[in-house]
Amino acid sequence: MSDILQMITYDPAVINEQLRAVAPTHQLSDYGSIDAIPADIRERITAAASSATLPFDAAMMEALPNLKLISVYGVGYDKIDLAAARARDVAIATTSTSLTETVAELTIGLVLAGSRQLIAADQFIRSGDWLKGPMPLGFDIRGKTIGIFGFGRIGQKIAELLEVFGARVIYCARSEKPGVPYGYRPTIEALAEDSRILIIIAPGTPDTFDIVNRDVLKRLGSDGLLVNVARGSLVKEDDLIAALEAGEIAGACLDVFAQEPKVPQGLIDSPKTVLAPHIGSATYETRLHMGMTVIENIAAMIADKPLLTPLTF
Ligand code: 8YV
Repeated sequence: MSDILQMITYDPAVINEQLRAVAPTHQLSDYGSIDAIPADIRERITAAASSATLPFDAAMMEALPNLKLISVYGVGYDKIDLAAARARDVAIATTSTSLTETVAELTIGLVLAGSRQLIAADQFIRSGDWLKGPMPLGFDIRGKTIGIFGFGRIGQKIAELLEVFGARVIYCARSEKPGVPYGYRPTIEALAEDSRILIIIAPGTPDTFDIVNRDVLKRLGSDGLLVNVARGSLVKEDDLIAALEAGEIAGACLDVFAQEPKVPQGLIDSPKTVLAPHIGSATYETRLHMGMTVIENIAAMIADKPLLTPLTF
């Protein structure tokens, strides 16, 4: 008895094939919800192949009495009821080592898209505006102070890449990291105050909910750029729209939103935003590595071996 519940269809497709080779696999999409799965199958399920963007609440765990592992395709665990998992002794594995560089690369892309107005530049040609005169000027990231909120694996990789561009990096995390060559700011307010670009890459938790509010945005300032590659829940979107409209910040480059895939109309309509559909980890190589990590964690659990990338919670 070690069946798998597959909760999404993975891309690249080879992940789906390889997962099925590990143990009998049941597709959630065949049933619609966990409750609708026949009890005898639910009882056989010991592992769930899930995703960082899918909820996993206490009722779902309750419906899978022999669940031992939630193997998450992604690094975020904000959608999982951790207390319920702890209470039921359900382990969690994430793909914490798979996507660091890929998310950091997209972050640099968003920083440049904002500082050099790349999307507006493309539109400038297509609309024929170039024939009428030059575009407004962008700004260099060389020599600028860039604040990173959240300084785990991905935040540190972003810092490393920004250094190559000649930016001065400062960061805010729960505590100062020993041996880190960047300036520490104890609060997001202090970080925003000193930053020209504010990059958000902290986990979505009750502590970080709506932490980027109007006050933080005002501190970032009228020439400041917000970049969010973490979770939409960290940014109070109404405040962001108001700050953009009032010219309190210069722009926002966003890969994540509070109610994905819905994006507030105010962000869509704003000429000061660059929007991406949560593609931080969405490259072929990284998604393949993430999928294989999901599978390897499940195979390890079934073989009674240590998980490769367990979450400590
Ligand atoms: C998603 C992510 O996993 O890693 C995370 O936390 O948000 C993403 O990598 C990915 O979009 C698949 O759902």
